[in-house]
Amino acid sequence: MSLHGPYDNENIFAKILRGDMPCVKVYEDDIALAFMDVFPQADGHTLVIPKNVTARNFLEMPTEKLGPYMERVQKVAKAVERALGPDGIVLTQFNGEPAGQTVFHLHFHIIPRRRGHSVGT
Ligand code: DGP
Repeated sequence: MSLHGPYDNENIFAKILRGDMPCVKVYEDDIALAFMDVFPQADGHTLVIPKNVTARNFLEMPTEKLGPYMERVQKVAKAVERALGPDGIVLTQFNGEPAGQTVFHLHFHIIPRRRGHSVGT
């Protein structure tokens, strides 16, 4: 159940996709939506979620949709790099509650890092 189970249409990211919850949008097309994380681990912490899927996590993402979605993740990561000029960028993605996932619609975190700043700041 922690890795697989019914997709909950009331999860926060489904609400954001429907426009039922606000977000600070940074990119959108027919494949993906990117917006600022409400609990940022660093300035510029951005989330990228796929549209038109009911994938709770990476393992549930239909393989044929993975390529286009990951292209958007890379596109947004490059935009974050251009906009903020970080020294590094962390990409993270959690699958299942025991792994640290709290919102059950597939998402990648894009977290800019600066030299000398410890992780978590
Ligand atoms: P994860 O642990 O990978 O499931 O992280 C979920 C992330 O979603 C977490 O960093 C906080 C963020 N988050 C939770 N609720 C909201 C929300 O309502 N709006 C936005 N923008 N981000 C949210």
